[in-house]
Amino acid sequence: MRILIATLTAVFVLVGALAAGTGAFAEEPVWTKGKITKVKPDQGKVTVKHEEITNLDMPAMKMVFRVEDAALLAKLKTGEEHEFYFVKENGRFTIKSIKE
Ligand SMILES: [Cu+2]
Repeated sequence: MRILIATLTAVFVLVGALAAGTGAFAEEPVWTKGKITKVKPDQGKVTVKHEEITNLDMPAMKMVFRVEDAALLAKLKTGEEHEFYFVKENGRFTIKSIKE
């Protein structure tokens, strides 16, 4: 019985992590094309006109994202187009990485 409960718990944890989208498990980035229209380095904010973000269930639009990684922020320039990995982290829409 104890093994069954442990197995069920593991299954629920796995399903929960998958449902949350950004779980405890390492995952493959979902790349979304976008164009940077504004960079505010002092605020750690970047405005991106992005295509549909399937991993966030979000249609195409222009919006502000946070960039927590200073090294990544330094790479982002107005007018550039990239493929971005957008996530929702601590309730904030964030640029996690760009395709190099
Ligand atoms: Cu958006």
